[in-house]
Amino acid sequence: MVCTRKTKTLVSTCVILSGMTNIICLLYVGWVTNYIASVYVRGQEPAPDKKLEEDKGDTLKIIERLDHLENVIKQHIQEAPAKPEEAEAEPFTDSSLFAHWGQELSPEGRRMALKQFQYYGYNAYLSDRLPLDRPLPDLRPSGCRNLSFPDSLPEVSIVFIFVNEALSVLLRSIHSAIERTPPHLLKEIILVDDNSSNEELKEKLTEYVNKVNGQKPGFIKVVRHSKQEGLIRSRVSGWRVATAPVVALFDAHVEFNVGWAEPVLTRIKENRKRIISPSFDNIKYDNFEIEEYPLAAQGFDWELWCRYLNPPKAWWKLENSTAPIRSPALIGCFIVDRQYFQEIGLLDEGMEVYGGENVELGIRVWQCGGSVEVLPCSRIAHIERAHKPYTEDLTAHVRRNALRVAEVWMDEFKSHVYMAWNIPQEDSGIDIGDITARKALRKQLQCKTFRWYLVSVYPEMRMYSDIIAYGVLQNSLKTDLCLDQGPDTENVPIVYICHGMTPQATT
Ligand SMILES: [Mn+2]
Repeated sequence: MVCTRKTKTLVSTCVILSGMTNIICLLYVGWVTNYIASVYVRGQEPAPDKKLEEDKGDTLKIIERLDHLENVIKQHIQEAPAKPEEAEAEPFTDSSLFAHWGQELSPEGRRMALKQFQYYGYNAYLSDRLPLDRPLPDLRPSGCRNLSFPDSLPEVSIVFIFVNEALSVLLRSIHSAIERTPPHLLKEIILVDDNSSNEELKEKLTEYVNKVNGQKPGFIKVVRHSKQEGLIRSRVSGWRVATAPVVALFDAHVEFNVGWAEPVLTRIKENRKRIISPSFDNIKYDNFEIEEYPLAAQGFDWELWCRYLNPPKAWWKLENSTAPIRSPALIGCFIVDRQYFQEIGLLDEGMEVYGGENVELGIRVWQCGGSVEVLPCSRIAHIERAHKPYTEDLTAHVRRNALRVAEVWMDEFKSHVYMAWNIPQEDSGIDIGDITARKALRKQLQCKTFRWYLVSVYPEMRMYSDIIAYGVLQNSLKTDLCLDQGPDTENVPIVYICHGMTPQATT
């Protein structure tokens, strides 16, 4: 899942989501202030034309330095994943891994832990040392414990998707699913390995699967991709082998909490056109403690990054914290009626790698007659990684996938997505692949308009109806000068050397 919390404080999420951009902006603002100061001082100099040339030269040098700094910061923030055998980790770095954990470790222990952390984006060293069946705090709202559910509920197949997951993390996901799902409701577990290179996910995992299947033949099924397909097509591969009437599609770094299944299966039994997300809590990537998250609906911004939303007013009015929360979209892990998922078109398999598919599914389900909801009584803890190991450039994939969603589903509002990404609507230069099949699906399902969706399902989403233009405002006579927000706290616009970074490329 791509999502990061937004409900607690907007500011902290902003920092998390765009840590790098923010740091660059700070550097940039600092630099602007220095630059203005230096121009002011140089303003006393006698040869203005020469001065401009010199300043421009200085500016380019500074921009180069900024670029360099950007790379350094990027590397620092992402803690670039490296293969364990290749990583030459320095045991005493100030990695975020050791901020709240591991002070008592030996230098050798720290070195090993850091190496694994850089590779996985979470503390696999610690995970290997925690029991697979560790207890979780019951974080359900208190009313959930008094609810009763029908005796007869549909069975579920749980699908776990992974690529190079730490074996102990994957096994803990499986264990918690088995331990905390009533046995008569859990038909099977399906593991989809999206072409991992990790050795421990080969023989050792097979050994484990054989052991379980020795007791319960066919209980764990394994699908292995011979080439990497990305999380989106992996989910669909898992769905294809599932045989229970309901399918749960999950990341493989989760722990199921007690009583998660009954509320979900009850809601789907009542209405098979409901797609359900559990409520998520966080497993901290460093010390693996469980952090309770507030109840939230799941939505997205105009770049189509998912975000948590405050539950709608109508939900608060109920004054019942066990009630389902209507949700405009999904953050990525969900439970769905197996047949219905096919009827509405699975996921967009023309999307690549990661991101956007969850938003597309949410929009599609609503526009085409179904619904999405989050259940407070069904809780799953999920590891939010410190960095993602799948690909170096996640953003490019998310952007491409977002444009597919915009083109197929958003009608006149597709302009908002282009605007948010700050790219032209015509000739964007981005190949979004073939969308004819998805457009045909929309027609075949006779889906409602995106305007209907915004008004009826996602009124919190801001519409921009009065935008005349967006992008960079460039001086036509001196084309290296652009309009910029300026260094003052009031952001009085100034003319400035074009650098294409966010203070100039506005919407
Ligand atoms: Mn995840």
